[in-house]
Amino acid sequence: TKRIKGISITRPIYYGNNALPLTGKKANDSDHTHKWTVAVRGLGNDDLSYYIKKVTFKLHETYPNSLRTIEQPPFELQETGWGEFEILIKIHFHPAASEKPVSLYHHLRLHPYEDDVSGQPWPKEKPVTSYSYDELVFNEPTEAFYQILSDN
Ligand code: SLL
Repeated sequence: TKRIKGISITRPIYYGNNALPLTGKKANDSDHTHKWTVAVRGLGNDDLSYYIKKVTFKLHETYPNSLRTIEQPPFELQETGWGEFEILIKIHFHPAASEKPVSLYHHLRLHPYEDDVSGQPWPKEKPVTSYSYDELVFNEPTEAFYQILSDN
């Protein structure tokens, strides 16, 4: 595979979660207290599937089938649970990239850090969100991958 010397190309990426307390009947069916979504996103609602082939989310071992694979956009996963833990997110690229998967760690956040900016307690119906921004940097991309990235 031919690589382009002296070129690096970057793509913005957001990853993280939002969470809401479970209410009503659902809350009583199990010890789960929250529903949450962990996701890998681009800017806005960009579809990342032109260069991302799949994303795996490694959940805490208390979850059945704790390694979850999402092969289609949006690259996100919804679950319920009772506790916070570290999620290992692995981004796998288009085969033409010949790039190793990139690993990102995200601390699943269910509880607000503190009170709302207004000084009031965090409202129950307000989602807690925790997202990080990063840039994926591809140094000396293959010609094929460079083409894919520049066409989108
Ligand atoms: C804690 N160290 O003790 C963390 C672990 C694990 C959360 C949190 C499992 C849900 C299920 C779940 O919510 N695990 O049983 O399917 O807080």
